[in-house]
Amino acid sequence: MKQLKQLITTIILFGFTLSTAAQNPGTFKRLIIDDDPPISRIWAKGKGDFNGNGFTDFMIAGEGSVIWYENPAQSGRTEWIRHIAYSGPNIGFEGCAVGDINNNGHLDIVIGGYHTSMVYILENPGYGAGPWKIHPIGGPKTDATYLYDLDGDGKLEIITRASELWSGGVGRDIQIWKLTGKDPFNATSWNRVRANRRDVGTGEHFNIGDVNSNGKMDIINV
Ligand SMILES: [Ca+2]
Ligand SMILES: [Ca+2]
Ligand SMILES: [Ca+2]
Ligand SMILES: [Ca+2]
Repeated sequence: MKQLKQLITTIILFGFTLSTAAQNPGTFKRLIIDDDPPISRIWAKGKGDFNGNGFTDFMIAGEGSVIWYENPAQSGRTEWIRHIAYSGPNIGFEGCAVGDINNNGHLDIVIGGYHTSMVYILENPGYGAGPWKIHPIGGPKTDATYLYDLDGDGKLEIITRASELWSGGVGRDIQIWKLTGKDPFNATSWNRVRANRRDVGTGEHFNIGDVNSNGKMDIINV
């Protein structure tokens, strides 16, 4: 489960000097954290402090596996530690977001399943230690996922969209999932609504941000 690896995915570190920042966006340093990840199609990438030690960790997912890499900064080592959070059938993990879905202080992962047309929540077992439970909450599929407390009630909403026209046209719709029940890991606790009432196109992906700085999150897509 816990396996030392000398690295994988490419992490880009950002650094620049103040004197040149205005003209130069900076230089990047490539750091390999796993040179042999056990997933060939890595469709999802995310970050968060999964073990709650103050240092940002990374995650990848694809095929039937979700993996997080423990930031070694606290230990003073250089090797990132690979943790297999979940491994199962190839459901095509794609489009993830990281957040504390059940407000217990441990970051969970929301992620789509391309082959199953399902959205899943992976439940952090506590400090990221051990296997994570997977909870399906419903469809349609998503390949771009965000988490934000849109209505300010202290609970994260899930925002999803599967943008591929050939996946049945579901990409025309952005879905907002609101937690209305007590157990966020139970599908019946989520009420899904369409964010857009008109056809907004079929372009890939979308993003969220407060475009007009009025304190309310907006959704950007094509
Ligand atoms: Ca950490
Ligand atoms: Ca949690
Ligand atoms: Ca909310
Ligand atoms: Ca706004």
